[in-house]
Amino acid sequence: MNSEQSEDHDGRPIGRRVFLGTLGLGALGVVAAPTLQRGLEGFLGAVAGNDPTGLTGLLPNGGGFRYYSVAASVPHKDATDYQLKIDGLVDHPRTYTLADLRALPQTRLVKDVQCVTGWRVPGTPFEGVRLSRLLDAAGVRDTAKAIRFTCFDGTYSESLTLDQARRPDILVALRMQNKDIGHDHGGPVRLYVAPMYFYKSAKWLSGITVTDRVQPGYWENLGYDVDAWVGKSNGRTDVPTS
Ligand SMILES: Nc1nc2c(c(=O)[nH]1)N[C@H]1C(S)=C(S)[C@@H](COP(=O)(O)O)O[C@H]1N2
Ligand SMILES: [Mo]
Repeated sequence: MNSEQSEDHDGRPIGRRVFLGTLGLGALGVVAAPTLQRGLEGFLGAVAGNDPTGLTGLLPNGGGFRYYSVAASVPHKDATDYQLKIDGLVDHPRTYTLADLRALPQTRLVKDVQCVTGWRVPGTPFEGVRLSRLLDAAGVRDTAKAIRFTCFDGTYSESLTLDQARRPDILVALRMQNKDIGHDHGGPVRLYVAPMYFYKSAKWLSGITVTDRVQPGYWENLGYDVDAWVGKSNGRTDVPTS
């Protein structure tokens, strides 16, 4: 059992450990970074009488987003020290700087963000480099089947099959809501997996490793679906945006 799992209790997905970051503390300033066993959404649900849509005004970041981090603190990175490493089953492993990523063709997608806990943010623009482009540049080997994503928070991870990763609606995102991605939203670079629940969109992305099998990510080890299609996974019936 790895450290991600060992800290958790009975493995039920509801047992999310979420630390409130500075972002969420405006109207909720009485709460000083607690560990919430029922999760941020449970806590906020109690505050707002279980009306997730009524919460937007409570959060200073606005726009309906909730701040999530499974790590208690995350280092800040910017153009001076950010690095994204692509390795594993590839012919040309490479480390990209932020300038390298900005110099590549950018794709813009505008879709609804859907969290598996229910909250949804309509029409959210993301911009960045298609993951498929980076994979093509790396020269994925024939034995490859999947991708493992790692993060510079030191804890979070995610996964996709190689077929999923080659979809045109999956980005290594540099911008969100028409701004460079700020620290709290996983900047300077996060993954954006448009057709799946937002837990697939790993924040603070630092590693893309091509592997021979899917290694379930952080929440997937705790019971969430690995194939996290909006409306077709996790027992949910949300309607995906086209
Ligand atoms: N590194 C990292 N990425 C993460 C998470 C996290 O805790 N750590 N939480 C995931 C979940 S469950 C959601 S809903 C979104 C939240 O993104 P936001 O904080 O920008 O709203 O990030 C996803 N990516
Ligand atoms: Mo989420």
